[in-house]
Amino acid sequence: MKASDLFVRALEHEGVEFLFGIPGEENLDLLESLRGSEQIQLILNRHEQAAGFMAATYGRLTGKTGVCLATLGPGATNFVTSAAYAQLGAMPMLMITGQKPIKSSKQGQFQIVDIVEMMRPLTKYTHQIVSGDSVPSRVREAFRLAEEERPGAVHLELPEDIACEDTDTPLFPKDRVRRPIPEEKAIAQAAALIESAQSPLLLIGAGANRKRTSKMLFNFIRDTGIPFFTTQMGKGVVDERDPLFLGNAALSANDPLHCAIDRADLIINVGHDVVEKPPFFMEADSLQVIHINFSSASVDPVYFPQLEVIGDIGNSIWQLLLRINRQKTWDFSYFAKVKEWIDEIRAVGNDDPGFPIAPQRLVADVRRVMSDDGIICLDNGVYKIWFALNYRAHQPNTVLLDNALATMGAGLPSAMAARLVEPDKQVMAICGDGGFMMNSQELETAVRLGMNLVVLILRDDGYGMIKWKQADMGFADWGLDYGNPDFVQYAASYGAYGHRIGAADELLPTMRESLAAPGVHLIEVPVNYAVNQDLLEKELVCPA
Ligand SMILES: Cc1ncc(C[n+]2csc(CCOP(=O)(O)OP(=O)(O)O)c2C)c(N)n1
Repeated sequence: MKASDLFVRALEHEGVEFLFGIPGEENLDLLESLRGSEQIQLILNRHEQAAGFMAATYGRLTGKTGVCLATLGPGATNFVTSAAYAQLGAMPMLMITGQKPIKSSKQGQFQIVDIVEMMRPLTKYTHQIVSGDSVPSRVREAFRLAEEERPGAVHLELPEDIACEDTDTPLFPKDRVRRPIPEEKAIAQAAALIESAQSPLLLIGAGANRKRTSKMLFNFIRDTGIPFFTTQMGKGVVDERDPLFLGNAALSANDPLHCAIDRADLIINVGHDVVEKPPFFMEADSLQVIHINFSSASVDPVYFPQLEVIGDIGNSIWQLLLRINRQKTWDFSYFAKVKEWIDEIRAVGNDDPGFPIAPQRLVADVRRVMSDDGIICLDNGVYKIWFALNYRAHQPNTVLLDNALATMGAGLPSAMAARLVEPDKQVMAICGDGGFMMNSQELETAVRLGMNLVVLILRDDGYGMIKWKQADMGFADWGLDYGNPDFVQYAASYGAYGHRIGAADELLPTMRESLAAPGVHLIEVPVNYAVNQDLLEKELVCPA
């Protein structure tokens, strides 16, 4: 069998459904082999970065490795940002790139970049396949590593002359490895620490956003009555409408939520690691932290937990729950007071009739229009903080945002991947005008694939997030404004539907109609960022 045929067989054997990317001449054997696959659909993108974002998001949503393809040199270098996105965000993703023949080449160094080495700091595994016979084992190894905790990016380079070699190596069997469970003594110590605390708080972070952990955490909260808060990437693991939900730690300090955090004597941190922006800063001897995660805590000046429970998170929570009894000595009364206060703050502006629209009204209207299982996919901009703080996630993986690499340009591609994985759910991309324009060419892909998708573009004609920080640093408003295309005409030129919002009251019905209609809908909404100043760090006056 040709090595490229075997490669496609190996991908099928791993359960691959989609291959995102842009083939080059060095991938043509693989492309021809793919043509014969009834299982794998080629999603032809318009930029490799977007293909990588889609593959990574597929991995994030399914727990199975998303696969993307590019040619050598420039195609492969375009994967750099998506590799970092998957790696930092713990999303299982395999990048396949081509290469000139490695045994003999007539083209000198044309387009040659050492892609395997380039990928080294961005991946868990990067490898050049040097023989057709090693295809089954290398593909299996790549999938194993991509999916094993902590999940991330892997890379295989398949050179042209290897792709067309003959081989008769059989496929490698898929192993099902159970995750290690936490050690009993660590569980016992954690249980004792929690029971002896006076005001423990539960933190839910990115690592808890895995299948099966959400039910365990819900049971833990219900049975212990311990209040919880989330990181941006922990949103939705447990329904944020829960009466014990305090808020989201989108900001690292000086947010009303920190009044509660400062009063806690113990934080039970489930799934947060320092790749995500810190939900609070630890200071020496200030508070106790139990780190519950698949892997131990990296040493960091703002995070140094005193106790670690390492192993499968769902199992850890289950074991803890078996041992912990509600304590009469626990006192959550101050947390309840802070919750009431936070809920009041989060309600401000939700019906603001002002136009351009206030961020709070925008978030409230998106929440009103999305169903419980509807998925919003955020790009990166200052609105992300408003969504993290104000948007209550009802189910796991319904708020896809990137608080690890925090790259611009992933909003639209991640929504397109969500659409492929969840064909029957509502899906909405939410982008700033800056981030949207970084991968807006993918509108063509979305229209060509016949997707039903809504893209909300928050228009402020500038890099709003940077303006916000600029103001905070006391600098003049300079160097961050730009013009925009006419988004309605821009949408139409792709065969999508464009809508422009001219008053605050128009947004909700336009979103509702667009979500219900077929096709790709672009909604331009001018946004008023004057209130962003309210988010800036200021003296925090906590309730007494
Ligand atoms: C690829 C990339 N480039 C630059 C940045 C730095 N950055 C973060 S947010 C931002 C501005 C985003 O502007 P826009 O998408 O219009 O959203 P807004 O903040 O205006 O709502 C910039 C430049 C980044 N995170 N990613």
